[in-house]
Amino acid sequence: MVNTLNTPFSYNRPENTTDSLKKAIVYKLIFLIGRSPEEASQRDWLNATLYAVRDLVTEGWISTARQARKDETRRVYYLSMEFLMGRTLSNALISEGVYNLAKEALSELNVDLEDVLEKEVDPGLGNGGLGRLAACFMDSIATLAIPGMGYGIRYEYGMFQQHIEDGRQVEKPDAWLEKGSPWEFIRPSKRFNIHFGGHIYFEGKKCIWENAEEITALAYDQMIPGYNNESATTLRLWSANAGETFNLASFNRGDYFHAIEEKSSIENVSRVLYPDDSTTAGRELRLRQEYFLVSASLQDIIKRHKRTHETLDNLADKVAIHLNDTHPALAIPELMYILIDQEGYSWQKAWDMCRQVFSYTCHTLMSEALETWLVEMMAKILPRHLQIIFEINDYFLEYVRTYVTTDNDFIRRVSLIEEGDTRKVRMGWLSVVGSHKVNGVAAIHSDLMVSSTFADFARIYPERFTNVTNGITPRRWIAVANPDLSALFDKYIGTEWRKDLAQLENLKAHIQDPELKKAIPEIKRKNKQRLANYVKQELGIELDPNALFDVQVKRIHEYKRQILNVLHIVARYNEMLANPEKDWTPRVFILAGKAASAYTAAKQTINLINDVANIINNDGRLQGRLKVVFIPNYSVSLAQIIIPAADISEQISLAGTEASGTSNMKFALNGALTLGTLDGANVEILDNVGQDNIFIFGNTVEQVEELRRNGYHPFDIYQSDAQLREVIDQINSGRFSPKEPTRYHDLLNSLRSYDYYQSFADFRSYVEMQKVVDEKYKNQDAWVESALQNIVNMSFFSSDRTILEYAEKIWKIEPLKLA
Ligand code: OX2
Repeated sequence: MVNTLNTPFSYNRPENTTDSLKKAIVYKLIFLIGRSPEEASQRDWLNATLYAVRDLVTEGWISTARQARKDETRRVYYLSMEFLMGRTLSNALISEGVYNLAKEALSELNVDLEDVLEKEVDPGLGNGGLGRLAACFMDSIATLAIPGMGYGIRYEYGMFQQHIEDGRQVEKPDAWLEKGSPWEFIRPSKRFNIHFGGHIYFEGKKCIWENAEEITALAYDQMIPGYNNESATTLRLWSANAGETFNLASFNRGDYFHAIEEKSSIENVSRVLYPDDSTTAGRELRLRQEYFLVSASLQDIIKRHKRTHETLDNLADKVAIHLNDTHPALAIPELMYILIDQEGYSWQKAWDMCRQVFSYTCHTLMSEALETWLVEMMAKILPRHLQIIFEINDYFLEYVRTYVTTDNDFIRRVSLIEEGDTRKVRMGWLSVVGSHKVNGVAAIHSDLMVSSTFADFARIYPERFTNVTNGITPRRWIAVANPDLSALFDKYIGTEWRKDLAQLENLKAHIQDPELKKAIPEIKRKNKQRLANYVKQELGIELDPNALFDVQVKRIHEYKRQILNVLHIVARYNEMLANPEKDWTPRVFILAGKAASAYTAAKQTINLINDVANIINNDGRLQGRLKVVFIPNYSVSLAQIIIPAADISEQISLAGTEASGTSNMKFALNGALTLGTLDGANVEILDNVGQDNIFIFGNTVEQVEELRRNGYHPFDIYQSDAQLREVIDQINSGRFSPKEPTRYHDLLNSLRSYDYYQSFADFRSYVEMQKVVDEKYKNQDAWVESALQNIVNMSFFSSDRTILEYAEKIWKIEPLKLA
C-alpha cells in the first residue's frame, strides 16, 4: 500500500531490552526460518539474530534515505568493483549498541553469541586493500551520515578459498551465497537492461547503437549501519540476470539445454570476482563486468535524480561519482552516452557535466596494474563507448595542442589511445581527463603520482591532483576486533573514540599511569592466546604467547617482499643453530595471504614459507624459540584475530611500490610496532608515532631509483654478504625441499640475477633492524611505552578523517543533519 499520509508510518522498532530482543529472535526463528528453538542449529540462530538485528537498523536506514530526498542534498556514489565488508552481525550489534543485550538474550536461550558469530560467512567480494578500503569508507559514510551510497557487483563466487596442500596453495571456489544471505534485501523492481556488442551508425549527428545483446542487472541492497546514529547507508550490489533475454523460444521448442546454457552464459557476468589485482586473465569477461557495474549504477543514479529533480540540468550540482581506481572508468563514456544519445544534451554540455561529476582515486603506480583495453576488444563489446572515447581524445588533444604544447612526443604520451602494433585505450588517462580531482592514497604516493606516472597530466592540469591519505574504521578494527582494548579505552577516555578517534589524544595524559602500562601487555597476551588457540585448532601448531609475534599478512606479491621476510627467517635459524646458548628472544613468524592463481612466483613464495616452516617447527634444537606459521585463507575475519595479536607489523615493500597500505594502520592502532620501509603510509605513521616507536630500514625511493638508473647487481650482494649467500645456497641445495631439491631454482636465479624488487639490497639493513627489535623486546617497559605511543598517535588514520577530507575537498558534500 502506498503511504498517502503526510506523516511517515511508525515502524514498531523493537525496544532495546533483553526480553524484546529475545522475543524478536525467537519470532524470526519460527516465522522466517521455520524452525523451533528446540531444533535450531547454530546457523539458524545466526540467521534469526541477523534478521532481528536487521530490523533495528532498517528504520534508521529508511529515514536517512527519506531525509536525503527531502533535503535534496548533493550525494556521492562510490563505484567499486570490490567491497570486502567482513561479517555483518558483530559490527551491526556494536553499531546499534546491543552487543551485550544480544549476548544475554541468546544466553537465556542457551545459545552462545560468540559461537553464533563464528558461523557467519565472510563474503570475499574483493582482493585486498582496495576492497577493504571501500568497506571502511562505507562504514564511515554511514557513521558520518554523508548522503550517498556504494555500488558494486554481487559476485556469486567471491575470492577463492585458499587451501594449503603439501605446502602449496590450492584454490577452491567460494560459494558464499550457498548458506543464504539474510542481511540483504532483493529489489525486484530495481532492474536495468545492460547492452553489449552490436554496432553503431550515424543518422546525421545522432548516433544509433543497435542489435546489442541485452542482459538485466538486478539490485540487492545491504544496509551499512552508522555507529550509534540511527542512520544507515546503502551498498547496492548488482547481479546479472538473463531476464527477458532468457531464450524462451528454444525453451518452448523443448530445447531445455540450449535455453539454460544461454541463461548461464549471460549470468556469467556476475559469476566470479576477478581473482587478481595485478596481472591479466579473462580479459573480455572482466571488461563486461566493469561495464555491467557502470551501466547499471549510472542508470539507477539518473533515474533517482530525475525522480527528485525532474531534470538533469542540475546533475552536476547534485551528484558526485567517485571512481575507485580505473575499474569503473567506463562510467565516463557511459554518462556521455546517456546525456548525448538518450537525453539530447550537446557534446560540450555533457562533457562539462561529466568533469564536474567524476573524481578518481589512483591506488597503484605499478605499471602492470594500469589498466588498458585493446581497441579491438572494446570495439566489439562497447562500440559506442569506444567512439565516445575517441571523441574525448580528439577534444583533449586539441586542448593540449592549443594551451600546453605541440610537442608530438608529449601528445603521443598523453593520448588516451596507446598506438603501436595493437592499439589500446588507457583507462588511467581517461580517468584523469574525465575527472575534476584525482587523488593518491598516501602522501608519498601522491607525490610520486605527479612526478612519475601522471607527470605529463600534472603539467596539463596542475590543480587537479591531490592527496587523501587512507584510513581504517575504528569500529571494526578496534571495537569489533579487540574488545579488551576497547574496554580499556572506555575506562580512560569514555566511549566517544568510536566516533571520534581524535579522543585518543586524551589517553596521552594517562600514558605514565602504571595501571594502563600493565593493562596493555595483558591485553596483547590475551589476544596472542586467542590467535594461538586458533592456530592450534586449525594447524595443530603450538605457539607460545610469550614469544614475540612477528606478522606479515597481505596479498602475496613480489613487491610486498614476503621473500625478504623468509630470507631473514632462514638467516635467524642459522644463527640460532650456530649460537644456541645465546639469549634469543623467542619469535613466532606469522604469514598469511593469497596469491593470484596464475602468479607463479607468488605461489612459489607460499610454498617456500611452508617448506621453511616445516623444517624449523620440527627442529628440536631450537627449543621452541623459533616458529613459523602460514595461516591459510586470509580474510577480514582472520585479520580480526591476527592483527590484535601482533607485536611486530611487517610492512617491508620496496620503497615506492606500496601506494599506502592499510594493514599498517590497523596494526599500529592495535599496539604493534611497525618494522617497515619508507613506503606508502609507513612514512606518515613514522611522522605520527616518532622514530623511537617504529623500526625503519632499507633504501629510500631516491636510492631505489638511483640503483635502477646506475645498474643494480644483486649477484654482487649475494657474493659479498656471507649470511645471505648461505641462506640462498641452502634453499638452492634443497635444504628445505629435500624431496625436490630444485624446487626453488627459478625463484633464486631470478633473485640473484635480476631481483626487480631489490630484496638483496635491503637484506642487510633488514636483518640488522630485526636485531634492534629483539633487543627492544627484552626491555618490556620500553616496548609497552612504544606500543602505547603507537596507539595514542593513530587518530589521523581513522577513515572518518579520510571521508571528511573527500567530502570537503573532492565531493563538496556536507553530512546530513539527522533529525
Ligand atoms: C591497493 C594498494 O596496493 C594499497 O597500497 C592500498 O593501500 C590499497 O589499494 C587501498 O588504497 N589494487 N589494490 C590496491 O591498488 C590496486 C589497484
